[in-house]
Amino acid sequence: MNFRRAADLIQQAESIVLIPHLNPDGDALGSVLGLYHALKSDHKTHLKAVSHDPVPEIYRFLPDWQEVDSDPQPITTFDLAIVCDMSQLTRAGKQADLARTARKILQIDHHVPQETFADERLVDTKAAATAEIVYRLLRAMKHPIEAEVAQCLLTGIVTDTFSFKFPNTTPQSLRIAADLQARGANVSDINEQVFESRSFSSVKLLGLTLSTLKRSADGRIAWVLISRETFEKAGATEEETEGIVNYVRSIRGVDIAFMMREAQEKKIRVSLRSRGKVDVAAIARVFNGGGHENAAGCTLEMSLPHAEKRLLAEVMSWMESSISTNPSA
Ligand SMILES: [Mn+2]
Repeated sequence: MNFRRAADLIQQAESIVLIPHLNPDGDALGSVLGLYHALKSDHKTHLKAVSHDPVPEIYRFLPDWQEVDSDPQPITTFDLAIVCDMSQLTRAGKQADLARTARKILQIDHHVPQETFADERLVDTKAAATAEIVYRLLRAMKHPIEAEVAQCLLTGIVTDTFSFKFPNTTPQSLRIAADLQARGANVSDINEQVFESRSFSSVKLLGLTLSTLKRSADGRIAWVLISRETFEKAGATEEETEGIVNYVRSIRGVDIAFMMREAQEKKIRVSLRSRGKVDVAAIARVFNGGGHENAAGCTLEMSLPHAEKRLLAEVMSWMESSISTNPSA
C-alpha cells in the first residue's frame, strides 16, 4: 500500500466524492464519514458523501450522517472518488457512475480483490476493517484525528469485528482502537448504539426468523429464512436483518451459518458466516458474491425455496470436499 501516493491524490484534488457500498454497514459508513469529517477541515471546494441507500437508523448517531446524500444531482465531475469497503465498483450501486466519471479513483478496502477499477488502491485483506486503513492513511498524512473522526473509525472496527469477538481482530485492530478511544471515541457508546438499541420491529423479526431455524443432519450447517411475508408480519425492513445470522452462527457445533432473505420476489440475498478455517467467501463467489473468509454474501435470483436448496447443495458439497482434502478438519 502506498499511503504517500494516496495522500498526494487527496491533496491535489479540489473536489472529492466519498462512496460506501450499497446496504452500507458500520465500516463503510464509518470510513466514509471519518474521512468526510477529516477532509472537511481541509476546506476542499467541493466535498461530498453519497450512498446508494440512505443511512440505516442504527448508524444515525455518527457525526455528519445527514451529509450522506442518497439522491445527488448527477451533474458534477469530481477530481477524486474515494470508494470505501468494496472490491467491485458495482457494489456502489447507483453511485458507481459518480466514481466512473471522476478523474481519479482511490479504493480503500479490506476485501479479497475482485476487479481492478481504481487508479490507486489501499487494500489490505489482513485489516479487520476498512476504517483501520483510513486511520493509517490519516496518520501517514499527519492529519489530525478529532474525536468525531475517531468515533466514526472506531465504529467501523467495532462493527466489522463484532465488538472484537470475530477472529479477524488483530493486535493492530486493538492498538488502533485504543488510540481512537484515547482521541475521544467511545467503544461503550458505539456498542450501545449499534448493538443495544434495536427497534421493536427488528426484535419481532428476529423472533419470527429464528423460528425458521434448521440444521443439517451432522449439525455443522444451520440456517434461517426470511420471506416477504415474514417482513410484513414483523413490520420490518431489510436493514433490520442486521446481526440475525450471528445467532445462527453461535450454535455449538455449527461451522457454517446462513440467512436468506427475500429482498424482492425472486431476489434472495444471502449472508454467510463461518467459524475458524471455513472460507464462506469461496461459496459466495460461486454465486458472484464475495466477502471475507468468515463473513460473506451473495444474491440468488430465484424463489426462496429454490434458493434454499441451491445454496444448501453448494454448502454441503463444499463441506464434503473440504473434509476429503483436509482430514484434520
Ligand atoms: Mn468492512
